Amino acid sequence: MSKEGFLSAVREGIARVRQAGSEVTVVHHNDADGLTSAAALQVALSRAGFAVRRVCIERVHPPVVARIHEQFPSTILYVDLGAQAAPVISEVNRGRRFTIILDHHHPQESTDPEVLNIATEFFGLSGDMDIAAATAAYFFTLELDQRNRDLAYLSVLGAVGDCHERGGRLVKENRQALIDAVEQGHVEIVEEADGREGYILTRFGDPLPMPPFAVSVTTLGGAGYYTDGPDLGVRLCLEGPFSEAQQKLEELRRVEQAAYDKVLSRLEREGFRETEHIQWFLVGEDFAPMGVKTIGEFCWDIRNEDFVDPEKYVVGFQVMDREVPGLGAFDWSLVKVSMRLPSPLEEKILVHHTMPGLSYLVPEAAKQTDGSIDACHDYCAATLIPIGREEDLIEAMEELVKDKLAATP
Ligand SMILES: [Mn+2]
Repeated sequence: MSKEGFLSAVREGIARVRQAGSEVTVVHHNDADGLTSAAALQVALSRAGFAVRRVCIERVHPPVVARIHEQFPSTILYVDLGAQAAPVISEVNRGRRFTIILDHHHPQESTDPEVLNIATEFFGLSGDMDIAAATAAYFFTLELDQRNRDLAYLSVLGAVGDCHERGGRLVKENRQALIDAVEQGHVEIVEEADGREGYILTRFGDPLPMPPFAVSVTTLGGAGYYTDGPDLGVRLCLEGPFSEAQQKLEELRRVEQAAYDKVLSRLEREGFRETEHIQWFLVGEDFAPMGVKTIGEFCWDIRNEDFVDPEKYVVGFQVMDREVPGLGAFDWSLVKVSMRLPSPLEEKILVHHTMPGLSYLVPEAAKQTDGSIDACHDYCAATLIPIGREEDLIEAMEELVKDKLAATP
């Protein structure tokens, strides 16, 4: 249970990748951590002579996994996602091709010997605190070739994107990558007055504060998901700011603002649909062509607004597109559900434990409504369910809340 254990699993993975052929498909998440991880792996694997393809996905959904394993006769490398879906990935792969999962989310064991799940948590490296996926990817690139040390700055960007600062600074494995980047003059650390650290990206000449740069990368991957944003995001990480990315960002910010304003004014006018403990709303396709990450960000933004009941769970539904860029069309009819908490309710859940958290409510309610189970936290959760089951999901959650409250004295 250590970094050494993690690195020896990485070395086993690399040896098996080399044996398996000369092509690798990197499947990655669309936020800053996922995009920086993919950028580092793309560069390092290309340097090592592999032909590399990237597939950026928003959710690990079984039909998506099935399509990936059918469509690409290559080694498959999942990064910043997949750890919890290891059983699904194993079931789909059935020994067909060598697959690595390199992730920092809570893992499940693989059930296919051809699927190697190198989740940091298996080795005692905390994916919530100490190691971003981008840092795990960086360690992987170093084991491929020590010359990949020039990619260290990508870890810092991914870790900042995932809000990994603890007490205002990056720690443990993330800090090792940070120090590598600082030693090469690619990142500068600034001591802030309040004891926190600020990180400045100097890799591309002009100093760029890291947090807004990471937000830009996430905007390209999330709001730009269906319009080639992830490609621009990876290029932005590798090349620094360029005009096409800047233009795209401006366009996406306009699209996002217009869609937010539309949904906001409707909510203020018409209010939420409500049960005793839940307030919920549908946005349908009003956030298209932005990715389904948008509904989660929107719920987070409004959770403490005046028109929101501070004692009720906030639940939003966004219709999921049938197209997955790079994989083609699917015949599903799905809605993404995002849940967030107003601060007073959050305090009851996290501090006083007088209300049930989302990690209790959501997996069970999703199971009852044919939803896919995904990583849930007590304060923030998401799932995919079939269109038409929205009210069923709300009712299931409401029942679970009532049962829980009835059972607690
Ligand atoms: Mn991550």
